[in-house]
Amino acid sequence: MKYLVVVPTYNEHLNIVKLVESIFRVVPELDILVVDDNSPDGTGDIADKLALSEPRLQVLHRKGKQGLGSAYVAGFKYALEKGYDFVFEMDADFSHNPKNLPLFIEKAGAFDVVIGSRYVNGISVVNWPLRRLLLSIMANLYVRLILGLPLKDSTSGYKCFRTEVLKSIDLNKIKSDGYSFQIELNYRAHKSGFKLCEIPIIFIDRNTGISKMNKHIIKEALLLPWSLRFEYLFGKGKK
Ligand SMILES: Nc1nc2c(ncn2[C@@H]2O[C@H](COP(=O)(O)OP(=O)(O)O)[C@@H](O)[C@H]2O)c(=O)[nH]1
Ligand SMILES: [Mg+2]
Repeated sequence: MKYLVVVPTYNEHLNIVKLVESIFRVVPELDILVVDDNSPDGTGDIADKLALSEPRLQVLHRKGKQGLGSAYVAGFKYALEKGYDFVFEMDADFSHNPKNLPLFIEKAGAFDVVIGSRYVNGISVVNWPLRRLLLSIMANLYVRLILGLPLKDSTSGYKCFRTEVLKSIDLNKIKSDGYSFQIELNYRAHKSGFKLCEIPIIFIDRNTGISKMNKHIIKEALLLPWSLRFEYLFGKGKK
């Protein structure tokens, strides 16, 4: 089985080397693709240098900041081209602990999408202000009500897809970018009959840097569930 971890980066020069090393330490037999959007802090160059002596690491450079969703789509297309069996999504800022990877791999044997969930064992989020936590919990409730997704954490960005799931989705037609991107992929996978499961993770937010949460992301997350619901209701759901 071939596994690829896609790590989108924008200004992660403090994290990228340590992250790549710890992923390989935990699971030596997987590959990593860094998708860098021409980070002004030189993350892309640092990753390139690392890749020179590390054949399991590849770097995809994009011209400028184009958003997390489209970075993942670029990574998914790469994975499909290269014939990977499983693709991970993982943030570069250590919010997603590489030590969880073996459990994802274990579960991926029986499920098509494995989601690292912050809300299966109570609430396991560290470093978020209450405001942000409430927003996330409300968003998940909202999504469950509108879309009926059987998930406690449908916006998590730490997950593993069997590549068949990604093949079944028209990646060029993904509508969303922020947290909605995760909801959209989960919903499309669920509606195509793929099996989803959640495993508990502890999400630790970065201490430094600015969160990408903004009004646009919230607006997108409010509208997307309705747009998906109607799309499938009127039978256009399959692509
Ligand atoms: N390639 C790329 N990566 C991004 C972009 N925006 C954020 N990221 C990366 O996506 C991951 C999550 O971003 P972060 O700002 O930590 O989001 P938050 O944890 O939800 O506040 C990190 O690895 C970022 O470096 C982008 O526009 N392009
Ligand atoms: Mg983060």
